[in-house]
Amino acid sequence: MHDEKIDRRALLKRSINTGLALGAVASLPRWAMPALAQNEVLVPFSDMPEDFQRGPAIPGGTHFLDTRQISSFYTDNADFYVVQHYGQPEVDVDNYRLKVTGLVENEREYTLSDLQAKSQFQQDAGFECGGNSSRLYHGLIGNARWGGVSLRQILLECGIKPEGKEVVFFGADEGTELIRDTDVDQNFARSLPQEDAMREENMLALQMNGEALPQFHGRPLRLLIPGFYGVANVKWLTQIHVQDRRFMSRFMGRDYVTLKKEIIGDRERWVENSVTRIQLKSAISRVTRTGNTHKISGFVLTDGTPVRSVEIKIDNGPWRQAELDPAATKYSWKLFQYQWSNASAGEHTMVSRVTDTNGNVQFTEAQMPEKISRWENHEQFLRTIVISG
Ligand SMILES: Nc1nc2c(c(=O)[nH]1)N[C@H]1C(S)=C(S)[C@@H](COP(=O)(O)O)O[C@H]1N2
Ligand SMILES: [Mo]
Repeated sequence: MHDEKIDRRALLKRSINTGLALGAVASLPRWAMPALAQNEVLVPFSDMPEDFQRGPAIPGGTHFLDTRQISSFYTDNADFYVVQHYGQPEVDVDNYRLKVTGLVENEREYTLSDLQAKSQFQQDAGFECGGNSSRLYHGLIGNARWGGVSLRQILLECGIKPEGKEVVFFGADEGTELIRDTDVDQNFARSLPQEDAMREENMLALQMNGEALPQFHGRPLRLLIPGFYGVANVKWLTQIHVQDRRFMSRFMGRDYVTLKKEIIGDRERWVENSVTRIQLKSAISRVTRTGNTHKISGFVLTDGTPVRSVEIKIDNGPWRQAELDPAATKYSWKLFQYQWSNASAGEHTMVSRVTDTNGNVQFTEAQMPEKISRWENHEQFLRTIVISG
């Protein structure tokens, strides 16, 4: 068995290295990108309907950001996107229990105060729904500072066994799935191989941007797997089960499964994979103008691999370096901006691309693998604006 003390020290050391703060919520840094400065105006995209609108979050519904309004590093809790596949369950917080079962030395139950009494850490993480796309101008996205307990610590405390290959996470929300002509009751659930589950950054999150986790986002407890698509972050988490085999469920094996062509050895084959790590992606989301200067801004998401550069191309011009928000951390979204002077009147196209430190460059649409599924849309995203003369 692992020694918990050593593990905690390792966690602390790591937090210092990566700038994660243990303990109190740090004050929220803001990049110099306020809503709109004096004399600054929002420039409409001509690829977007003029009446493009979205409503507030409603229980059981889907809520997305108007990405033109992304103007600060942290997304307000009230605006953070929402995806709820089985409606929004009411969890009785007073009688709440997190159960840990299966291949562990000691099966255990934790009340909310048991969890709150544990050592907590904070970290920034941004993520998007695996189904995010240009249809919603990539609005199924958000970035927040999360606070909570280390998943690894809990699994060590329960004595996770080496033969426990897979760790399954169940939410409180239930639905009925028609499987082979049979109505089957299911809870929302996802799983991770033990190796992935034991990553130090994985969190049982109790807080979001310094507040108790809102109902929309999994009150009182959700899983946070930084660097993974949103579907990994099981909300209203009530049970962790360790088992000796792969877990199959709608959200692991049928839905959130990408079908694409890949070269396997020397053959091209259709491959199905469960949506897991975030693909390298950037998108332009906002253009503002102050006098003769346009400011083009947007965001980058990665699986935690550091970013080497973000570049912008206007019309058929060269790729030019954009500036990255210094507030960005390993798993946060990374905001960027580019100042464009003396733009000529008329219609212009603009696109961004991100390159990571391994030299991977965000794909163009043409470079994307042949893909028959609406998941993992990470191709370069062309925008257009019209500048009046
Ligand atoms: N219990 C539960 N957890 C869930 C879901 C859900 O429907 N039920 N949706 C998942 C999906 S598909 C996404 S994209 C994220 C969305 O998290 P958010 O609503 O906090 O943005 O939660 C994930 N966790
Ligand atoms: Mo999602």
